[in-house]
Amino acid sequence: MDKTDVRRSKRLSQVLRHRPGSVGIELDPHGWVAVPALLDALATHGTPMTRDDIDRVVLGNDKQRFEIDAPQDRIRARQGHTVEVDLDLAPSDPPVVLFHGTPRANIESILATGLDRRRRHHVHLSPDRETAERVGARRGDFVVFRVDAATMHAAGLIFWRTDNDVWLTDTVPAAYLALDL
Ligand code: HQG
Repeated sequence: MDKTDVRRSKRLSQVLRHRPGSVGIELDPHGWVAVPALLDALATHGTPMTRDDIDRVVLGNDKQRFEIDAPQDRIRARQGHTVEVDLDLAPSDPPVVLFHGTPRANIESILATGLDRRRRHHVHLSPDRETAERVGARRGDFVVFRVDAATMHAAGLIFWRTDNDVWLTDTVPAAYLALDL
C-alpha cells in the first residue's frame, strides 16, 4: 500500500472507529455505513476518495481492518472502536495461549491490576508473539505478556475472535498474565 493509501486507511479508521460525527455520518448499531454515504461525507469534509480507493484500501489493508458487506454495500471497521457498536461476534474458544504487547512502562500497573480495555470496547489480544511485538512496538520500547487463555476460558471468561484474527475479551485479570521473556 502506498503512502497515500496509508493516509486514506488512517482516515477511514478515524471515521469508522472513533469520530463518524466529524464527517456528519452515523454508524448503524453494528458499525456499518453505506459506502455511497461515506464517500459523500468524505468529499464534503475535504478528504475525497473514490470507490476504487476504498476497495483498494479495504483489500490491501495490512491488518484487514475493514470489511465491506457486498449485498448491502456497506463498510465497517472490524474492531478497535471507541464509539459504541455491537460487532455481533459469536463467542469463540480461544487458543491455549494468547499474547499482548504493551509499552515497557506499563508492566507494573498491568501486573497489579490486569489488562483493561481503556478507551476501546475490549482488550485486544494477538494469536502469536510476532503480532503482539508489532502491537507493542507502535509506542517504542515494549514487552509481551502471555495470557493463559485456556484457564481464563475454563473459568467462564468470554473471548471473541474477529475475522482478521484479533482476539477480544473484556478484561484479563492479573492472575492469567505473565511476562513472556
Ligand atoms: C494498556 C492497533 C497500564 C495496553 C493494534 C495498551 C492493536 C494498561 C494500552 C489494537 C492497562 C491501550 C489495540 C493497565 C491496558 N495498566 N496499561 N492496567 N491495561 N493497558 O491502543 O492493545 O492498527 O487501546 O497494554 O495493533 O495497544 O488500530 O490497545 O498498551 O491490534 O488496527 O493500555 O490497535 O490496531 O492501548 O492496541 P490501545 P492496544 P490498529
